Amino acid sequence: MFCYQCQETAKGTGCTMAGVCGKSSEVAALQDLLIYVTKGLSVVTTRLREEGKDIDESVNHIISVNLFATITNANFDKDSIVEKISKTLSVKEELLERFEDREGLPDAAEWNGNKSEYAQKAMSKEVGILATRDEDIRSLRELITYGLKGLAAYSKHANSLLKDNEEIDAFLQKALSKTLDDSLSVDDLVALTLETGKYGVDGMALLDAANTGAYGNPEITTVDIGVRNNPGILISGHDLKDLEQLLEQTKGTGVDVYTHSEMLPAHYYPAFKKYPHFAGNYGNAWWKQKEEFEKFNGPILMTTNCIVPPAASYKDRLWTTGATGFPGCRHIDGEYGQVKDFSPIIEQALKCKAPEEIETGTIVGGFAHEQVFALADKIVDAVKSGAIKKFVVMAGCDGRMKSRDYYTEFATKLPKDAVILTAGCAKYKYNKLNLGDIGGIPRVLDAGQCNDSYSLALIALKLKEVFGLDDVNDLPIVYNIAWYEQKAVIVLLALLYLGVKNIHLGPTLPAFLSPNVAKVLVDNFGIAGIGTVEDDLELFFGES
Ligand code: FSO
Ligand code: SF4
Repeated sequence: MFCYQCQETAKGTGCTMAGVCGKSSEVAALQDLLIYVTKGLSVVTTRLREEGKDIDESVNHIISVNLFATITNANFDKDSIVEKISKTLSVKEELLERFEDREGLPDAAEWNGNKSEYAQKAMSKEVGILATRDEDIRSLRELITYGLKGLAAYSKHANSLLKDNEEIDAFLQKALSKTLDDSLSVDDLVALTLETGKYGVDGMALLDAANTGAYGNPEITTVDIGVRNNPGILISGHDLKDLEQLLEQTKGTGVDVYTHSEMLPAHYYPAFKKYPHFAGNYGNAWWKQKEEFEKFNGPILMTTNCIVPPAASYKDRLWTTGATGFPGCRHIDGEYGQVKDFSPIIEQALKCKAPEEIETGTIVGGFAHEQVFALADKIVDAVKSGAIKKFVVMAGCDGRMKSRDYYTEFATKLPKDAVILTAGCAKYKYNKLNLGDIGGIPRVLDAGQCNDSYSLALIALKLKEVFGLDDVNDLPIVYNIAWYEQKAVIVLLALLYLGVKNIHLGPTLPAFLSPNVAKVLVDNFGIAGIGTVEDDLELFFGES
């Protein structure tokens, strides 16, 4: 196997024996094949679109879910990946029938085989990251592919709320097909990378509209982090439709529902406040789940990544749905637009003890775009008076590496007139530190999930307008972003597309950036890594 798509990749260069994430080499190879045949299907859909033919929404959904299933920590289940390959091949065969002339298709689009041939094909020289020999072309192809995985994940959540955007799907598939095109130069691929960022903005806007259209605009909310005495179900991941259905189905059962990690921001939406059994948030970011899930005592539903391979002691309480999977854990299926049946999870919860308390207190969030716009006058006054000197965007992901303590220390040592804008699970590094407020404005403004980085971009654009600036980079905003997996890649590309410069990315730069591609990002966008907390405070604020 060779995989270097996430920040925790082995030795900072690539996982070759087994994934640091727990992915086996067998599953890694099958995921490579799934990506390969999905790219093949995308060549076919793209060519059919060029011939003026329509592509069914169901095909778009297959492609998005395939990409989503290969995101770090999403799906470890060999059978699930094999099924996805088979489905993709059969849909592709049907679509190939619609061509008048199928000359010149690449192997990825032509290849077909049965299940017994998948492993061999997966190991062949055409499939996998190292199939591209030139390291710069490979780097750009992977950067684009990872961005598209993030875009696909966000699209999938919007699709679950029955919001589709054919333009985004058509681009996603065209871009996937271009990663197989040997005629494209480094410059062509750099341009495609930026175009991917444009569709990243569109994808996050689609999901924002889907979420706020269904559940209202997030508002300032205090979330309990303690526990109650009833049995509970813990729901993790990013899918709000799954949460809605779980809350509906647990009504009046005596079972409470708690959020975990990236599901925390669900509390900020008005529509979920009507459920008295929506109890609070339990635990922290994804990587602490082993100890926290043990103590939760009840079932846990993973709606998306990030899954840590579970301990045997709670494995029978871990459930997956959507694009996720783990061998031996039960999976709840559901078609778009249909209600999933969560009753087996509720039945299990009723037999479990209430969660063990691991924390007490509250956290405050809900600072997505509309809520911040409502506070705009107050914020602008605070900036004009000098009470707020700078905003620091610290969005992105958390992770288990010790080097990420940097972010806690950085947040703690920030000048007291700096405000953190956050989104994604990165917030768990500092959202319980009680950093105080500036004239009633909390010093940590949590917009929501990683996809709500879109809100942070809208807030920046709004401030640019209010202050009458021509360039978003003239605002008193610095970017110190933490990344882990591929959704952070699409967020980064979206920010680059919006013209944001000088983003610091840590705790390490992606292994998939070749020296030349990294240089393009440094020279054109001022991308940089992180240094020591003291050096970076000096750099950003001129003090330490
Ligand atoms: Fe975190 Fe995981 Fe949202 Fe990611 S839970 S790391 S960027 O999946 O998606 O922020
Ligand atoms: Fe390694 Fe990350 Fe790939 Fe897992 S997703 S195999 S940890 S690079």
